[in-house]
Amino acid sequence: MESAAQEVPYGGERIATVMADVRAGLLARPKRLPPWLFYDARGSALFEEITRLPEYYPTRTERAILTDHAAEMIDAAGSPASLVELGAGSATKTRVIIAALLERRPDATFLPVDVSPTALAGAARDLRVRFPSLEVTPVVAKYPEELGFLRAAPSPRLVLFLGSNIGNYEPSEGSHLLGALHGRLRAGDALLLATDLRKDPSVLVPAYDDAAGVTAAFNKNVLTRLNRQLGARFDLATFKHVARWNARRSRIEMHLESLTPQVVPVPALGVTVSLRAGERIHTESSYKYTFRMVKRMLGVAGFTWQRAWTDPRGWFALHLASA
Ligand code: AVJ
Repeated sequence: MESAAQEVPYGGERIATVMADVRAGLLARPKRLPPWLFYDARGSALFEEITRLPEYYPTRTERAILTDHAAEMIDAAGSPASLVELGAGSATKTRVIIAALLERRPDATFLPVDVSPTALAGAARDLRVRFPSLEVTPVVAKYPEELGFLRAAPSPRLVLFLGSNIGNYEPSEGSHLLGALHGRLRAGDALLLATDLRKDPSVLVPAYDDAAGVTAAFNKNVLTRLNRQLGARFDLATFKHVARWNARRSRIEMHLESLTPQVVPVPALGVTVSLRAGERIHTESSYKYTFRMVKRMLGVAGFTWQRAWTDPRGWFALHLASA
């Protein structure tokens, strides 16, 4: 079961998983769709575009922290034999860590892990050109369900969970994911966890509702994906992109709001979805953390928080925790 994740790439997309998650989400109240559905080929390209937007500070802030401190991070993690990156995507930010690691351990292995085979293939190709001596083992897997591939990663390992991707998980799910990860690690292994930090909504909201409308297109693209994969008949023009700050839960939320009352057939699921005017489909939560929240989450999962690196404005942090 577990090794199947590595040996049988999805060949594009796993239709059974898409169907199960979409069915559950569209029948729920309030309606929701899981954010992993964003990342088909077009969604992954749109996300790359988001990372270059002036309003979207997380990627460039994280990259600056990594660039300034990569060598220190690798030393603090004990110069690991393998680097495992969960949700690697195009793995462009990871290059600076890989370069720092190879200086200390030329024999190091890199295992980029992602649900998107497209992004992964591109990342592997690029890294093999840039770092010809680096052993790259791409893994198509969904976590926390499919972490069995970790057995094959040489110890000690450093697991990277960058991009504040943890922010997409509900706190309980995040602890569960990190706990499942901890259960697969050994003494001497470490985790480098990136978290976006809580800050003024005047900075947060535009980062998820940019002037150029790229995030709106990214959000709506999930409906295009359902039209293509499930034969659904969502009309994108009848939905509005909504991004809002939920202070109580310390998260940005993205929704797709129906502008009219409508009934949308989803033939592959054998259902029709009714929406009222103003009804929203919740497509993403992006949690914004305090150090306290991060330490608690890591502690619940069994990790020991060791130290963190942040930018001068204190907008983003990379935390090192030991297994
Ligand atoms: C990839 C989950 C970190 O939450 O900021 C960007 C995704 N959504 N703009 C984030 C995203 C809308 C992003 N993460």
